[in-house]
Amino acid sequence: MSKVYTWDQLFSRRQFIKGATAGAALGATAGLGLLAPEKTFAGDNRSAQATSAGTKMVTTICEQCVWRCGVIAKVENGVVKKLEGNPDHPNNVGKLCPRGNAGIETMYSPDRVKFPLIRAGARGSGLWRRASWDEALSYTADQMKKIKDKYGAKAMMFNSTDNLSQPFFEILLKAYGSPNYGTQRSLCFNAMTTGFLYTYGVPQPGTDYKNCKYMIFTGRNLAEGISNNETQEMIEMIARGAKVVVLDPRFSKTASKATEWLPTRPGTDSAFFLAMINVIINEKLHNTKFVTTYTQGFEDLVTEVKDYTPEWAEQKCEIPAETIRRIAREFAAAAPAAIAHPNWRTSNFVNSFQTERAIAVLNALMGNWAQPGGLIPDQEINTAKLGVLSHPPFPPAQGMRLDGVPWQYPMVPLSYGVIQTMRDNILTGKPYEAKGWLISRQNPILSIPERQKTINAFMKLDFVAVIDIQASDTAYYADVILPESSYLERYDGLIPIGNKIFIRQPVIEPLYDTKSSLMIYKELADKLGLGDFLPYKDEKDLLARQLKPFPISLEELQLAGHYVVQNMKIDHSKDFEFQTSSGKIEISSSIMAQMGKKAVPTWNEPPRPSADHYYLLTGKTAQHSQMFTQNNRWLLEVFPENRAWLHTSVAAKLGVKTDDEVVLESEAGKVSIKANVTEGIRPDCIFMVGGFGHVSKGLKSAYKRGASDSALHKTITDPISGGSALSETFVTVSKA
Ligand SMILES: Nc1nc2c(c(=O)[nH]1)N[C@H]1C(S)=C(S)[C@@H](COP(=O)(O)OP(=O)(O)OC[C@H]3O[C@@H](n4cnc5c(=O)[nH]c(N)nc54)[C@H](O)[C@@H]3O)O[C@H]1N2
Ligand SMILES: Nc1nc2c(c(=O)[nH]1)N[C@H]1C(S)=C(S)[C@@H](COP(=O)(O)OP(=O)(O)OC[C@H]3O[C@@H](n4cnc5c(=O)[nH]c(N)nc54)[C@H](O)[C@@H]3O)O[C@H]1N2
Ligand code: SF4
Ligand SMILES: [Mo]
Repeated sequence: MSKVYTWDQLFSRRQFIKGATAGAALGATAGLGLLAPEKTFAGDNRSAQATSAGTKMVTTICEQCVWRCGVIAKVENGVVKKLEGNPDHPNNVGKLCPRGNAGIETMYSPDRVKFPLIRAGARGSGLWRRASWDEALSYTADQMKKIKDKYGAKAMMFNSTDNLSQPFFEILLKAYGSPNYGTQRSLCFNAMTTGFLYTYGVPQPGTDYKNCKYMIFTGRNLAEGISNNETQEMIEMIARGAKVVVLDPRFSKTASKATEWLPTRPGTDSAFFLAMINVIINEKLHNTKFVTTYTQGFEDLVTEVKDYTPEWAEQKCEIPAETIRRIAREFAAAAPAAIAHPNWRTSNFVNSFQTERAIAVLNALMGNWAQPGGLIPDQEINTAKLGVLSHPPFPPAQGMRLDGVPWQYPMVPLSYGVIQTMRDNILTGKPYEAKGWLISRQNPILSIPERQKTINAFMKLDFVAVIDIQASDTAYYADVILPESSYLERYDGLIPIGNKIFIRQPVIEPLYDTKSSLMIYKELADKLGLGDFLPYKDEKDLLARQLKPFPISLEELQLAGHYVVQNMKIDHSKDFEFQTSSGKIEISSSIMAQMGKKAVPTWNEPPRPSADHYYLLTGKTAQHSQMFTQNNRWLLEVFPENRAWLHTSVAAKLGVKTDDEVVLESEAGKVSIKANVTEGIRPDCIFMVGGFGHVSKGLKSAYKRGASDSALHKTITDPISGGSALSETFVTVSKA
């Protein structure tokens, strides 16, 4: 057995080179000593990895967040010098955001996990030994087989956050036969997707910013929660004089660009929208023809909103009645080139499903559907179809799901799940004991509320394997880390967007002894005796087969970066065929009625903080992604740590100035963090950017930097959508 190392020893330059020459693949050792740019940033010191190829430009896809922008990498003598946006890619039309630009540092970071590791001390102790791929994968497969033999496939959980090779992870899960699949979705957008699914039959309609004259965002902060092309389109929209209204308890960067900022009280957005609907109906401003033709349940809505006057709403959301009335009239006048935006991470409160339903219904009243400047039906038929690999039928997945879908959450679609309940049920052991966890590209220790509970859940399991590019907090608590090649070093499955097909491909060879997740899943499947389910030889074989329906070879696609499917017409024939129970836009929801719940959008009073308590708000910053980039030294230069936003009046009471340390405490935990004193937040709220306060010592730059709001968040779940109510935790604040 090889020697045991702490994280620091393992990846100190000296030990690393020693370890590297001791074993493992040649390809990995070749570049090793040349890297370790411990103190230098990209561009320095790496030319030694030179090939004689000179400079080349390679087209690929960004993975610094989930948006998948097109990238053109400038590679000089085998070293990536610059990443540019691909002008041909619809997701970014030529521009990269700060995180996309910093992708070079993600790859060249000294904190990459450079070869497979097996735990060599107590879980979470940070003691590891180096393993070959064969050993690490055999160990993982053996543990997974043991769990299946002894407890059944259901005792093994599979988790992954949205990524290009996720379909192949899902094949592995189904081939293994477990019902337990956890994605990030219930921490993210469940309120929006279920709200729209049960209204239009479409979980995420698009938005036509280019022609839109009036936009209302509800906690959607496009300037910082970046969706590259949409962020650009929003800025263009404002520049051409369209009206943008932002509801947010905080003066976000989007609010600063908007025409109007409405500092709404957290959790009360649905009061605002119900009152808009009240005004529109009372003043007969809605599109009667559209409502009659395409919707059901209008009369029930009329009855429901009778008492939701702007004066009533003002008491709830603290936006003046006259403002609500004016905005309702302006919105109606701009329709159908007007959008109450579906938003994204709207799972702020347990009533967020009702907020999303009210937003969906407001758009329907105005007929803002499939019209210039309105919501765009997102049709599968308008996306190019890749070649598929056939495989044997999946075994039936037996057993109830640990995340409570559908037995506890009957309205949550299986594909969305409720990850926070999965975590809770590992702890309760109900309805049965979970034993093993395979996690790919997800950091649940930091992304699920109540961090300590998540760590406790890890400690309870027999076996945990993590596929990551770095020692995330989650990888740090694993038994085996299977290191993936970074996105600039690997292939993933092809990506069709409309009539274009894009490729992610390595812009340089992997620097270390890492693999693509496509190969990790494949080789793991082989060792589990499930190889027939992922029947490809290697990545190129898979991609060539995905490309088979089209008259282009993989080599040609690699050179071109994308392929445009010829003669593919956008088909609008199904724009008004709604995949709901009634076939109509459901103002009154059939499924809510079946569940014995109020079928039209309604008001649910959210809890308010008691005296001396504040709403804890969370959100994104433009310079970091989720729970992932806080170790990226380039991004740390521009955004070094998170701070707690406090209103000036609160800071004055506490005698706190910007950069003074404050203590935030909730029922779930306590953190110490620097203050950012500002007028740009409601006095009853405190805001923190999420993703800081890492517990993994393997993230040397991010470890203990800033504070984690996951240590404070209580686990509160919307029983309808399964969304994690991240603004429903209340905290006290004191001077440290
Ligand atoms: N730079 C960057 N971009 C990203 C990401 C990233 O990590 N970094 N992540 C991507 C992902 S996964 C997502 S889901 C999206 C998220 O994109 P958004 O949903 O636009 O972004 P968040 O920052 O989560 O938005 C939270 C906002 O809601 C406000 N808020 C909190 N509670 C309430 C409330 O009750 N009512 C209202 N009206 N507002 C409230 C907060 O003050 C905050 O400004 O961003 C995506 N883009
Ligand atoms: N407090 C708080 N909690 C939140 C949020 C918040 O704003 N505040 N946001 C919520 C939202 S919107 C979301 S979507 C979730 C996200 O929650 P998660 O999906 O758990 O978080 P990510 O940071 O996206 O996790 C990405 C993981 O993938 C790893 N990774 C990055 N690139 C690669 C790669 O190429 N290959 C592999 N194998 N791994 C890679 C990273 O190191 C990281 O460990 O968090 C939610 N939780
Ligand atoms: S939005 Fe930024 S980080 Fe996300 S894929 Fe695009 S360039 Fe990369
Ligand atoms: Mo998200």
